[in-house]
Amino acid sequence: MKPKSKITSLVIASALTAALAGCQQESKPTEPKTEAPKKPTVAEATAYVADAEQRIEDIYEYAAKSAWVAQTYINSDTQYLESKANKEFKLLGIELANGAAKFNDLKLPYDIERKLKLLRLGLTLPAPANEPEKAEELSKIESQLSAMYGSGKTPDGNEYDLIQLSNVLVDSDDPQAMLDAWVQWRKVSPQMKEPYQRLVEIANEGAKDLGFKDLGAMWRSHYDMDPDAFAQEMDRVWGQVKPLYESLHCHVRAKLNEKYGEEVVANNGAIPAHLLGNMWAQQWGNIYDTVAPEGGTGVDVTERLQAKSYDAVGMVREAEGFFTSLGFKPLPDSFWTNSLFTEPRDRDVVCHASAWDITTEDYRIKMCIQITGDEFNTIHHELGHNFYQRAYNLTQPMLYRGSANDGFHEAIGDTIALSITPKYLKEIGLINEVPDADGDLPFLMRMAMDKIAFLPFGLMVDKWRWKVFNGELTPESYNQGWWQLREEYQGVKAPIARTESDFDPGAKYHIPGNTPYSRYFLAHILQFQFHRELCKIAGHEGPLHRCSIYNNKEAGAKLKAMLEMGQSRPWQEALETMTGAKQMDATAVLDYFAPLQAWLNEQNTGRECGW
Ligand code: X8Z
Ligand code: ZN
Repeated sequence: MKPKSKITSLVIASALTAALAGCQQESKPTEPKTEAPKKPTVAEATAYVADAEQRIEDIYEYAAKSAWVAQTYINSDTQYLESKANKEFKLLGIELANGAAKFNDLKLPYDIERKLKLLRLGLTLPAPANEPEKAEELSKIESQLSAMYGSGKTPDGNEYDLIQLSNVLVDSDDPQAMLDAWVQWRKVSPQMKEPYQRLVEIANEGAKDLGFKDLGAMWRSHYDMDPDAFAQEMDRVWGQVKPLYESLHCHVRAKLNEKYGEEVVANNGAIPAHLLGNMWAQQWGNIYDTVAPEGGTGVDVTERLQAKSYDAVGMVREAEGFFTSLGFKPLPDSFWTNSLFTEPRDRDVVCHASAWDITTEDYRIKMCIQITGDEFNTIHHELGHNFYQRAYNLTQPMLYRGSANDGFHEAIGDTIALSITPKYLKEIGLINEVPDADGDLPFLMRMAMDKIAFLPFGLMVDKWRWKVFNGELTPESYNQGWWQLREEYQGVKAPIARTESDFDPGAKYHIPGNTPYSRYFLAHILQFQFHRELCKIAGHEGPLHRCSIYNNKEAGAKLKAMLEMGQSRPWQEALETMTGAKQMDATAVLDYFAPLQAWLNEQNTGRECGW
């Protein structure tokens, strides 16, 4: 992820603005006015924006560095420093957002109006105006939740290791061992429930203060269109890919049933969540062997990386090489010295991968890299963030330093990783022979297990949060509401009974981390749209899944032009610049997986699909 947004987490509406507003409401129109309030001018709005950009720039490095140390050295001192910096950032954000409102009725030049809107939306978790103690409380909760997740420590003195427990789900064939690992990791989250509930309360107040119905409505207002229409747009796109997901689900369930028997996985209904090779059943690539088409030969990237003795830095260098092959400048030396690539032995860190821009020259990733094909993809994902950040940081003013929408940020590195085809792996010497056409189905199945399996998860996480923010779900129904959505969208169920003393959403990084999640759903659609377009530019002919844009400078230039736009224009325009279309379109996903869909249809003949 990239660290939230530029104005990550800032606060206070100026007491002055609020008091003034109160005055105006109370004044009676019939009374003779001695001093009419002065109407703000365009010049004042312009100056306001310039000042805001400077003030954000002044505090950004301090806030980013405080967050960096808090996540790479988890202890009470760094939590203190991080929450203090976060509070200051929040206070500034609230002041700037509220101050922006006074220009609401003014006809303004495009850039000023857009920047004022961005100021209003700047905070992921706003606190209410005029109550700095709530901004402080909220900032402390944020740091506390992040540390709980990152350290895996619980109040009873136990410590749970996510990487180790996840590896059980990857390596084991024993349902009981997998169940134990699944249950163990969920011991870190019950302690989060109470602070999370308070966080929701405060941030909702903050969002309402800024004129939004609730925090969910504020999050959905980031997309250059009516917030409700945007939610519908996501559902529309989900409708395009849902039949493919249902086919995959059907086949996977049948194969798991063959492997573990009716007792463990019934041939109807939802699939128990501990058997899909991933702690959250969000990507299923790790159980590829169980569902693989017979006959064809796939490429095992994990095995190849290990056989070639890659280490973490070697993998990052290889990924950087893809970007430079497209014409991007190499990352600065400081990237290599400042990043965290491997899990330290001597301290707790937040291992969940992220990419940071600390200054316009200082870019970093934070990962606990393992030598696997999955992690190789994640490295490309993270570098996509860094290359995006650098592209807009060097060309755009402060308030435009962000992606067209957050889905774009998440899509760039993944778009590049779609070019990690067998042909590419041969070019970098990882494999010696490209499998012939009968390798296509295994390849597509491996991809679908990650990319298609992910889609309903990408959708349901924020559907849950939206319901929490609008009060449809309460602390008495948090967990039940979570599993209801998991079942409805993913066709996945809890493997054992859960209650409201569990807080299973908290066992997923982005809940305690307060990172909006719709972005990943969008990214999983957009990356195929981008890939299809870049492949066209690169002159690729033949099936989309065999295209790699490696070394293609024209495709690189097209991509760079979009990255350099930052968030200066509505995302629909950025999409149009890149693809000629203004709408998200999942037909690129369907094109890519067309041969797999046909194959799944055959496999599923006679099976009862659905749940
Ligand atoms: O969180 C991430 C990235 C960092 S932005 C590693 N992803 C989501 C997740 O892990 O849940 C990438 C795919 C979805
Ligand atoms: Zn990301």
